[in-house]
Amino acid sequence: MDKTKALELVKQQLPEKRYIHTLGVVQSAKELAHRYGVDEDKAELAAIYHDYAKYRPLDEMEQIIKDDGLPADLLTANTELWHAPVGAVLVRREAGVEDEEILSAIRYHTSGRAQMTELEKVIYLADYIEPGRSFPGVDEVRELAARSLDEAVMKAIANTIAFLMSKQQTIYPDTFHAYNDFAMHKG
Ligand code: DGI
Ligand code: FE
Ligand code: FE
Ligand code: FE
Repeated sequence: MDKTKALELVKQQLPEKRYIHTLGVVQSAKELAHRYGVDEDKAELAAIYHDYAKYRPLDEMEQIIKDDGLPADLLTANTELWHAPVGAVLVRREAGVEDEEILSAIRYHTSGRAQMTELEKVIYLADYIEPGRSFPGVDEVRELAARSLDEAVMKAIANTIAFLMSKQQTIYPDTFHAYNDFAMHKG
C-alpha cells in the first residue's frame, strides 16, 4: 500500500483540520517509531488511517459494531470511542489494509488496552503529542516521550482518565486496563 494513495483516501474522509491533525500524527509516529525501533512504514500507515472513521454517522458506526462482532459494551460506552474500532473495520474493507498490527493500532488508538504492542503505543502517543495538540500536560508527555515510550504512554493515559473523571464522563474498561498494566510493570 503506498502512502500517497493512503493520504488521498483519508483526505476524502476528513475535514481540513482533522487532515492536518493526521499529518501531525504521521510526523510524530515516524519519529517515535524511529526512536523506539518500531517498523516506521507500519507506523506511518497506521497514523495516516488512525482517524479514518472519525466523521462517519453514528448510526452507520452503530450498525458496524453490531454486524461486525465488535465488543457489545461499545454500544453503551461514549460514542467518541467508536471511530477507533470501527475505523479498523473500514480501513480493512475500504482501503484494503490487511496488516493486523496496523489494524490493531487503529483499533486501540483511543482507549488503549492491556498488553499494548509497541506499534499501538507509538500510535496512541503520537495522537496525543502531535505538534498541533496544545492541551494542559502535553509538554510533560512530550518530554517523557523523548526518554521512555512506556512512561509517556502511561502519563497520557493517566491524564486522559483524570480529564474524563473531571468532566464526570464514563471511562471505558480497556483504558483502565491499559493504565493498570503500565502501573504494574513500570521499572
Ligand atoms: O480522535 P482524536 O480526537 O484525535 O483523539 P482520540 O481518538 O484519542 O480521542 C477521542 C475522544 O475520546 C477524546 O475526546 C477523549 C475520548 N476518550 C478517550 N478515551 C476514553 C474517551 N472517552 C471515554 N468516555 N472513555 C475513554 O476511555
Ligand atoms: Fe529510520
Ligand atoms: Fe481518534
Ligand atoms: Fe487522532
